[in-house]
Parts: sequence; C-alpha cells; structure tokens
Amino acid sequence: MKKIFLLGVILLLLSCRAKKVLPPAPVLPIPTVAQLQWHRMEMNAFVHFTTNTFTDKEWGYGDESPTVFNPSAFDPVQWLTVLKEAGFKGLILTCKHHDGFCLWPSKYTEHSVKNSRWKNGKGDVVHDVAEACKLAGLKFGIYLSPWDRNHKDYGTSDYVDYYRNQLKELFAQYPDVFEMWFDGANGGDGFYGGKREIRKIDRKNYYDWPTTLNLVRSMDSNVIFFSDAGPGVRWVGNERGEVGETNWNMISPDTLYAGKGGIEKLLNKGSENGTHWIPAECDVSIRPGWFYHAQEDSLVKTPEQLFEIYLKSVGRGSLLLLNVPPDRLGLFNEHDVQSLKGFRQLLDQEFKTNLALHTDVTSNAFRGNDEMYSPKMITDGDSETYWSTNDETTSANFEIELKNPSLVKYIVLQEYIPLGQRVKLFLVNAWINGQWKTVAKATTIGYKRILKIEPVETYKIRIVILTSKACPVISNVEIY
Ligand code: FUL
Repeated sequence: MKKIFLLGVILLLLSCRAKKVLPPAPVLPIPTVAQLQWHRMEMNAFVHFTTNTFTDKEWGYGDESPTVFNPSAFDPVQWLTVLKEAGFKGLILTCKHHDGFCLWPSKYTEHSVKNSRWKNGKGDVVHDVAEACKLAGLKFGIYLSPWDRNHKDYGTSDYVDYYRNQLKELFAQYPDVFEMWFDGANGGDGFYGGKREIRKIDRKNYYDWPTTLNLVRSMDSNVIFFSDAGPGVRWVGNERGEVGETNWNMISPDTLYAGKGGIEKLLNKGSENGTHWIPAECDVSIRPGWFYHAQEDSLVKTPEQLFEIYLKSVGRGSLLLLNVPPDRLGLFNEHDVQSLKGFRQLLDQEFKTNLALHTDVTSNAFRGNDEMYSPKMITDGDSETYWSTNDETTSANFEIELKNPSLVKYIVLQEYIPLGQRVKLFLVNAWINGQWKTVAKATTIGYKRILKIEPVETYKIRIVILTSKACPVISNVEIY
C-alpha cells in the first residue's frame, strides 16, 4: 500500500515537471560563449604605439630607424590604472603597425624594439603591457598589421609565412589573448627592404585567412577575431565610434570580405536575417589621429564627446574600442587622462541610480503564465532571468511602476541574447498627466540599448514591443 502511494506521488511530481513551460527556442544564429563574454566587456581600449609616436606620422613608411623608438618614462601600469578607473575591461595593443616595427623582440626581424635605444634594446613592450593588464585585471588583445611596409617579402608567400611565425611567437610568449585585430588597410607603397615601390596584393586570397585563423585557434581556441568581416566581430564601417541606430548582430559573411568596397553601410547595421552572429565593434580614437602628436593635445575629445560616442556605440548594442595613444614619454598624456576621468564622472552621474531596480512590473502576457518568465524578471537585477511570451506572441508590452515620481532621462533595455536577437520595433511610453505619451520609438535592442529621452517627470514607464522576429525575450530594463 505504502509503495503504491509513493509511486503515485512520484508520478504526480513527474507530470507536474512535464507541464513546466519550456524556454523559447533560440532564434539562430546565436553568440558563442566567447562572443557573449566580449559583449559584456562593453568598453575596451585600443593603444597605438610605434615609431610613428616619435616621427609624428600616422602611417610609417617602413624605413624608420628602430633607434627612434625611445619612450623615456614608459609605464604601462599608468595606462592600466587610468583605464581601469574609467571602466575599461580590455586593451588591444598595436604589436606591429603598418610600418612593420615590432614592439616585442621578434626573432624573425631586425625591425623591432631590440634595435632601439629604449632599455638598450633589452625591452619588450608587449610583455610589459600584457603583464600590466594581468595585474589590473583587464584582458589583453593583439593587433598585428597584415600590411607590412618594412618587410622585403611583402606580397609573396614568404611574407605570409613570416606573418604566421610572428603569430606563433606572440601566442607562445603572451598567452590569454582575448581578441586579435586584423586590420583591413593595405595601402600599396612602402620601403619593402629598400625597394621603395608599390606592391598590390589580391586582398581576398593573398593572406589565406582560413589557414591563419586555424593556426591561431590551435594555439588559443577562445580568441575573438576582428576583421572587416569577422568571423568573431566585424568592423562598424566608420572610425567615428558610431553603429547604426538599427544594429543587428547578424550578417552574412559571403556578402563581405575585407577590403571590398561599399560595404560600410551593411557593416554599420548588420542584417536582420544574417546567417552568422558577427557583432559590430566601434573603433574610434580619443584624438584626431591614432598615434600621439603633440599638436593634437588641444583636440582630445571632451568627456561630453566621449559620452555621446558611448551612447552611439554601447548604447546601440555594440562595443566601444576607444584608442588612447601613449606619448613620447610612454605615458598616457595628461590631456587624455583628464578627459577619461571626466568621461567616467559623466557615466557615474548620468547612470547613478537605477529607478527600475526591484520595482513592480506587469505585462499583458507572459510565457505560459509561468512565473519563470514573468515580467518581474526584467527588474530583478539578474541578467540570467528574463520575461518572455508564448511563441506566437511577437508583440506585447510591460509596465514598470517606479517607487516615486521621478525625472526620467534614460531607458536601458537588454535582450537575452543567448537566445538570439529578436526585437525589430518598440515604443517607450511614459505616464504623464493621466495618460500614456510616447517618449521614444526605436528598432533594435540586442545586447544593450540606451535611449536618451527628453527628461520627463513620471512614475510609470511602458515598453511596447511592436514587432519581433519571434517572441521577445527581455532580461533587463533600467531607468535613470
Ligand atoms: C586603420 C589603420 O590604417 C589605422 O592606422 C588604424 O590602425 C586603424 C585602427 O585602422 O585601418
């Protein structure tokens, strides 16, 4: 009798479990684990440093003497302190720019720090920066220019071997590289071992990227590859730090390849039905140039300009890769440091108190009426929980009631992107004088969307999702 009763209880429990509402099926493509980690970084720094810093150039010809490289007070710990305080999570260093000068003592070339005056040729910038990153808890990334205006073999297959040997060297000596930047620029003319000529390459085939990427993957399977067309992350199509207001993380790589003309618009917006998850990365410099030039000290972007860039990159679901070039001392210049401090202050001031956190949220629908997908998940402060609807419901709304009437300036929204990017069009309503008013209309959300609105005094905000590729899946909304 007892046994039968127990069996009954087990069967009952099992049938309850079976009734549990399943999560929405992913809308493909979805990000890899490494891409998800990349999205969460939000702000990384780019560091352009080479002989150009000392010759006042942007693109070194490749004939610069290595002896010019001599940062007299080189201190990457200073860079990292500034970056960490400003909220950056990673740093990508130009280990070699187009001039071919290597910031580490590569055994494959004489054109490197080993022939500089700096530390009598005994120094290694890449090592010191990678160590400083580790110390500060920031991730380290590598930029290794495929175009090399110094190398005598550039344009032949020997050079491609050289390039791959350098990658092997770098990945063996400086492990835990989170991102690898393959620049698309290939200007043509250069020193090329003294030939001083124009060398054209077949951009599509010359580098044989699949083989190179496989080589890097065999050394570090988690690395994210940046190039104009990915495969990890894509170029945003401009150097202003601005992704499209509509920004799909998806794109079809067969419509793109590095160096192909006229693809900037596509890169900037992505494609709603793209076949691969290749999010856009917004690279932009804090100064007009990528390298340090004393005459640009007065042209360093202001904290307000950086904040605008933040809204147009991170605020549109992309990642901000902000270049901060060290000066001839080998330090972040005081102008840049002050600007970054001001930028941090602005971020802290504008996003000080999330008025939505732990507030009541109601919705006109939620998935299977299962609490697991209830609108409360939107303001619970947990990025792993989400509100969703039944599969067939692709338009729905939810309402957030603030604890007190407040002046609202920003609405931050996040989709749960492990299940794919979905929302195509939505409205933000605010309850003003007893009725709903539309204070913003926008298209995509993705990893994060920040909407800056005309400040309004309200205690209720409603998000109306008008169209979505599939049932919406929203993990977080913040209100400031
Ligand atoms: C470009 C390069 O030519 C610039 O010098 C800089 O490195 C920028 C990030 O990418 O393609």
